[in-house]
Amino acid sequence: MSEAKFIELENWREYPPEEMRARLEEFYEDLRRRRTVRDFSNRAVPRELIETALKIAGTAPSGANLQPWHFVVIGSAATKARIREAAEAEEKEFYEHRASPEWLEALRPLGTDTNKPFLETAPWLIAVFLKKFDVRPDGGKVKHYYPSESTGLATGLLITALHRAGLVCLTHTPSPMAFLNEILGRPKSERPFLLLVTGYPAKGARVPDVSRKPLEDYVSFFED
Ligand code: IYR
Repeated sequence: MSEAKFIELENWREYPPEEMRARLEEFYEDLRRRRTVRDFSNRAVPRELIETALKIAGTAPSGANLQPWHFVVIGSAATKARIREAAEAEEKEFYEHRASPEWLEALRPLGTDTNKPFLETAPWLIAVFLKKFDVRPDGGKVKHYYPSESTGLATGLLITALHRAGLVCLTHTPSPMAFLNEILGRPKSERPFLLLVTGYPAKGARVPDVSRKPLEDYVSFFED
């Protein structure tokens, strides 16, 4: 058992109230422009930008600080083609058999179908894996706590970081995604969480005409 060791909280900053408001408003104005995009350009994106975005993802809080995630970044055309082929096979099953009529109805406003050309067009695919446990060098297992919540938080930060860089992304979840373990050589202890497709939007890219709920619809306060 390692002992708890504490250090000073030295990097926290206090802002004057007006600056707090301004910082948040500015952040909100930036983030509310984010849209999930499916029309990608093949324009290259430097690997360094993806690395910095992943450092941002790695700052996420996690259960017992065990950081139960792994990201595989795919820029190889051959690997993207294999992923597209496997994903489209799953999607065909989904759209033709697995999805309930209710699910297909819910997806209708998004205009999605079995075709996933973006899996080859976009310069980078980021496969996010959730690690149920770590394996120590001696073969022992280290159990992870709240791995889904933790990986979701890291992915949220990643999406925010990519947007801040001026890139767009798509949270893609072909289901089931076990083919990602096989193609990317990841162990069974890792569960594919989602596939983040990222790059520049295609010229004239279009997005579904959908809106976000107003605050009152998803927030309630309980205060004195
Ligand atoms: N994975 C399918 C279906 C799909 C499911 C949900 I929930 C979405 O929000 C969007 C799509 C596809 O990618 O087409």
